Amino acid sequence: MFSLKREDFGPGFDFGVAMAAHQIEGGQTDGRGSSIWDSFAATPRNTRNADTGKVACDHYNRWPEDLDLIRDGGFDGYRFSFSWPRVIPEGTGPSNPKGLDFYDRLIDGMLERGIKPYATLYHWDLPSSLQDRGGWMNRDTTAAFADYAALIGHRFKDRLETIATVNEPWCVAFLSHFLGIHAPGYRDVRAASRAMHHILLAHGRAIDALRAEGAKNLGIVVNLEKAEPYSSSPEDQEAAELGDALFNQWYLGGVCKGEYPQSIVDIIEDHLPRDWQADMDVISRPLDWIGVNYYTRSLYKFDASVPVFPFTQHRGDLEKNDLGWETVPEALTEFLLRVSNDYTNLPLYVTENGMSESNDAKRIDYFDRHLRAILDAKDKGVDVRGYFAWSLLDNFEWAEGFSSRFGIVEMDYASQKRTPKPSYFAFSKMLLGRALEVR
Ligand code: IFM
Repeated sequence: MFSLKREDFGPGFDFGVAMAAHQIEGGQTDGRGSSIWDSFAATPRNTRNADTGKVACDHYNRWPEDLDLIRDGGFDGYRFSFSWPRVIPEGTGPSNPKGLDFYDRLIDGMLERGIKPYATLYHWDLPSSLQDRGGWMNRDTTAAFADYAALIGHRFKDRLETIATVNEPWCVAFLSHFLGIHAPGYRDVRAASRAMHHILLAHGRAIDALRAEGAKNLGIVVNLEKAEPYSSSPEDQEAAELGDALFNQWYLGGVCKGEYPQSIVDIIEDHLPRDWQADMDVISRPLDWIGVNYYTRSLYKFDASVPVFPFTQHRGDLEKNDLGWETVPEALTEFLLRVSNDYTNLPLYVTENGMSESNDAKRIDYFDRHLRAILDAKDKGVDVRGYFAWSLLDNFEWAEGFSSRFGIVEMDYASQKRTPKPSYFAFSKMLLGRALEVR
């Protein structure tokens, strides 16, 4: 069980769970278009065990059961994402009435159960037709994203608690276009540089489009990872500073200050779109909140033989999850303080945090220590308004497929049976103040 009580977080602090469309929905019917994750996962060796999101948790059909779990667990909110290709199958052009109807049912289902809908527009499932035209390497995708944002804003704005434009722009840009680990699987510095800029431009243009539709409570969700030097050598310290600039400062600086870190601009300037500076105003449009996804740290070791960014990344010897990610809760406190001291005084949400792990007792401890880290930040004056556990269900963990399990509810994919884990009951005990009966 957790060592904390709901009251410790004060009034107005929301607890929720987070999931994303492609990782859970399945439902490749009713006019849903193809996304980059469909073709990427269908390509040999891109995902563990060749897993794909074709069926996943079949949330498209089983959402009432999932919403019941959220309500019964005592959670206030559900952070979900819209699937762009379900709503606009070709990325631009006609919308798909059945796709829009699905989100009507899902959102109304939340409201009927007293669950606040925390929406995200883009959690990585870019329509394939847009990828055919260059995806995030092409500036036109930012205009298509703004049109998609306007459509969602127009139809759903009155029923959504918050709207985030983009989830984890580092993953969209760098993990997917430089490291080649996520769709579309590029390993190219020009592709990555363009994606790093265009994803933030798309965010800013979507904010304008949403505001024009009268949508409220708008933000973005960044993933932050602690960058630490591998040793105390000055070279490793510099490598960690560069790593921090690349992973964290690029996105926070762009969105909150309209500035990119000079150390990264110096390296990739030749690959950035021409006149990128003229976009910084749009990229840094005023927001209503910022979401922080936090999981772990990385150790940076200088390596002159590595081109472009001269470092290698390592794990240390702290406790790890089954993906090898170290548990470093104090870095969450540090990040919350840093974001609120150096970047913005907007309300912050911890929009994702969790552990891929088969030993659920370890997951409970992980959550407990990170919840304490949030309280530490709140005690030091940071305006944190909510916490979302990643994830309600075990789900399609992208390149790691289904073998990685982040859920507080276990999925049996063959039968689609959902079974709450002890961590689900730990949350419900904290949130409801009483033990739930084990189903
Ligand atoms: O599953 C992902 C999610 O889609 C984005 N944030 C990190 C999670 C765990 O890797």
